[in-house]
Amino acid sequence: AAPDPGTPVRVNQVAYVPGTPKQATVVSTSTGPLAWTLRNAAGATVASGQTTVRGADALSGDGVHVADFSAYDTPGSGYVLSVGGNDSHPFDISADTVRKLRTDALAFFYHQRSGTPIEAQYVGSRYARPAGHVDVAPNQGDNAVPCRTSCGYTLDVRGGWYDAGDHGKYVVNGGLATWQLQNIHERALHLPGADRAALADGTLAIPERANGVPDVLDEARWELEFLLRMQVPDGRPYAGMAHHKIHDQNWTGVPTRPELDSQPRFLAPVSTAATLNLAATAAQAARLWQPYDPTFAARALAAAEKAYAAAKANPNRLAPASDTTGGGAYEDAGVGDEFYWAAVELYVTTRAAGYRADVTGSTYYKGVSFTTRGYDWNWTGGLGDTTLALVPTGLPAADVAATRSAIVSYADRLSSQIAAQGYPSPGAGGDGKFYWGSNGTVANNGNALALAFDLTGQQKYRSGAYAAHDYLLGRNPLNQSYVAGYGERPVRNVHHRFWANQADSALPTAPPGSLSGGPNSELQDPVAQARLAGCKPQKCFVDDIGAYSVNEVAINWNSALAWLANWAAERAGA
Ligand code: 9MR
Repeated sequence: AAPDPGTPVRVNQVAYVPGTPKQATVVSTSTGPLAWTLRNAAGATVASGQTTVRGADALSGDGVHVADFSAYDTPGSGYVLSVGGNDSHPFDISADTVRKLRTDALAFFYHQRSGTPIEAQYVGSRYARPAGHVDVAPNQGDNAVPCRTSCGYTLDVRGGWYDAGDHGKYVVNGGLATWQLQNIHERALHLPGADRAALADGTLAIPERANGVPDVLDEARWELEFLLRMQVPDGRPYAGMAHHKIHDQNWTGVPTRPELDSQPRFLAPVSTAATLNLAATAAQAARLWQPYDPTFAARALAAAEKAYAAAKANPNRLAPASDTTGGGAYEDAGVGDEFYWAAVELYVTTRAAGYRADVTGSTYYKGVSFTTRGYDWNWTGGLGDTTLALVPTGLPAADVAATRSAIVSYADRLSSQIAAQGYPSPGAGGDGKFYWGSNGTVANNGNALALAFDLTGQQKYRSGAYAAHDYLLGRNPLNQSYVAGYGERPVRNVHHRFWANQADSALPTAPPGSLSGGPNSELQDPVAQARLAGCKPQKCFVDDIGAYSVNEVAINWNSALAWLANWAAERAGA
């Protein structure tokens, strides 16, 4: 039987942000409204009202009511919402925790760094570990990695972030995560009133915290340097292309500390998608690093231009879905969206006519990919659209307006979708299913809603973005905070080879701010299959270290959470 999710009064277990809508979902089959009361930490009733009956909710299978206590807006901690004798978990009304989440969600990336010791002075002794994959036995090291199918050279691909609970490093997924961190910085440069100081130098606990560069850019550069190393050198076949990924020959067990991984590691063949991820993110980096390190900016731009040209010469080197031994596939059967994204980033940085023609001539131009879905590692046109919506480019004003309005139309679709959901989870469940990484989907769609608010100032989009945030922090049918270390019922057993306390008590659990992948109705691992058969989509989740298709962590999900938390902290009280 499914575990008891506890109290039927489901709230954001951490904090509702002052000035935002505050709603709870209440499980009840009562056909009439129920009375709710809000009590403060001293036990005094500070607000009361009646629920709205919503009836049977398809995604959860629950009969639900909604309690709306938005009108109460006094900051404090230890609030409890009570309905029919049932108390919610306690929560705050405060912007403090979302500010903390902004930096914790970004700290995830330092923890995931490969090729460098993770130092106690930044993370505490429990999370410190020696450098992984630097050619110290038993590691074979990422110093001189050969191709899996011989190519006549090796590459030094040390560094970067481990993708997830595994030790693979994948250019496609690294590209999205790098772009999102860089976009946190770039959004603040261009949006009037945005908080530029939020992630400035000295805000994150990382070795680069006193180098005069915004810390969010420093963290992104750790991955970008790795992406650059994945490019095929001049004089070799496919020069300028990027290898799709580098990972172990075979999957290792849980736990395996990074520095104790003894598997041989190989470069997968080049792919057009990886090459365009490199082109896009390096071009984006080039303009952002110009004020801080022009030499690096020039190196990044040169690599981006070379990659783009190589992708055009090899437009159809597609990574196959079958390549899943020892690492994930990150397959992609169509790269028109990646071509568009890379052309946008190159055009915005260079203003060159050739890239401009590729942007305006693309079938993805003017927000077309948002008519399908938001963005993810496989569907990247929306990243280009987001850049064009934010950064002045000299493109026709009508085209920029069309791009922005495509984003806003997408946010409208999300808004009507969540209005019909008992537990609003923007973008997840739109087709009745939840897919691998649904919490990343929710966070990314929260970003799209947030951007629609940035562009229009309309409160309904702001409300939707905070609803995504509330869902991830406990307002869901499992009463589960999907963010480690946050809320009364946080995930404690995420799938990870180092944060594997359940497998080895000497190891830590996931650090605060790590986002679990979340419900996946496709049940794609043995634990999920054994424990979740017949689950309703939004309940297809179990906090078990073996359940990698529902409870892994990954850089692309945490980059989406970091973007959302940064926005939510900035927009508190707006
Ligand atoms: O996030 C990826 C998801 O969209 C795919 O459906 C899934 C299966 O291919 O892979 C996910 O990514 C995993 C990657 O392949 C390997 N590292 C862990 C990633 C998160 O589970």
